[in-house]
Amino acid sequence: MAYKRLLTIQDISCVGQCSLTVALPMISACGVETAVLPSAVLSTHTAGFTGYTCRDLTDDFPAIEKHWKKENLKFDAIYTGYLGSTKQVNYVLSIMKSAAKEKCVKIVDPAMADNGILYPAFDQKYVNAMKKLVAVSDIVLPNITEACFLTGMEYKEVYDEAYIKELCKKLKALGAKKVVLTGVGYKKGRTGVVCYTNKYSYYEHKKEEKGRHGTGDVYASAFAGALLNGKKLEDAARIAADYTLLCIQHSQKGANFYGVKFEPEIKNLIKMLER
Ligand code: PXL
Repeated sequence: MAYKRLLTIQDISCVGQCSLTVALPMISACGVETAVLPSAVLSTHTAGFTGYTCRDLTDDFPAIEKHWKKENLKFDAIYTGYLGSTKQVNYVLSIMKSAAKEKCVKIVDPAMADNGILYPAFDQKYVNAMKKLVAVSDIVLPNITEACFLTGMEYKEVYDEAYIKELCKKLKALGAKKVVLTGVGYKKGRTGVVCYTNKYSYYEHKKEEKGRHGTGDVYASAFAGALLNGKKLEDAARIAADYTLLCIQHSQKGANFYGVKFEPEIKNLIKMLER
């Protein structure tokens, strides 16, 4: 495998096992150089904790981009997650152009909503800005809630394949070349992931009833790591799903806490990549 270099743009939640504290160790462990651009620094993530601090780093972006341009720093992949502000999205759009190698894969995880609602920091303006990032993505990686906010479709907890296909088509109409839609379950006790390119494919697996915060970031990071290890889209989507399930199951062994215990399972992710 050629040595690949990825840039990920998302926040540092100092405590809480999400975003960069997940992406950096995981993607590095997959053998990929992982450069980071922190969108903001928060004392914790925003789901469940109260009184968290947040330093938005939006205003640092132009100078960082300028320096990278001067140094001619470019990446094989750019993966975006939770961003710091609506204004920041425009800077990210610019970096997506200036820091991309010719065949750069752009993975956009909209990371803004779950269970039918937006995260506390976000509003409709942010959703509209996120559509612009989706428009330049090679792969958009939302959950159903995020897909609904992006497309304007009604959020449903119970749905059929026609509804999911419609969501995927609308995401592609926004400009995404490929769609990987997570958390799709048609039967009780089951969930899975849909890949939508020109064709629809579905990988189904067991659903653990107790959802965990941060699983979206674990999923996206495993997916990016697998893809940059040369796995095909559907295989990367399946490996990420199997790994995320392992992490959720591992988390259930201990006391309830704020994130996913992904670290002890990294060795199994590496084994899956070697198959
Ligand atoms: O896991 C997504 C995420 C990332 N970063 C921050 C968050 C969340 C979800 O709530 O609050 C700061």
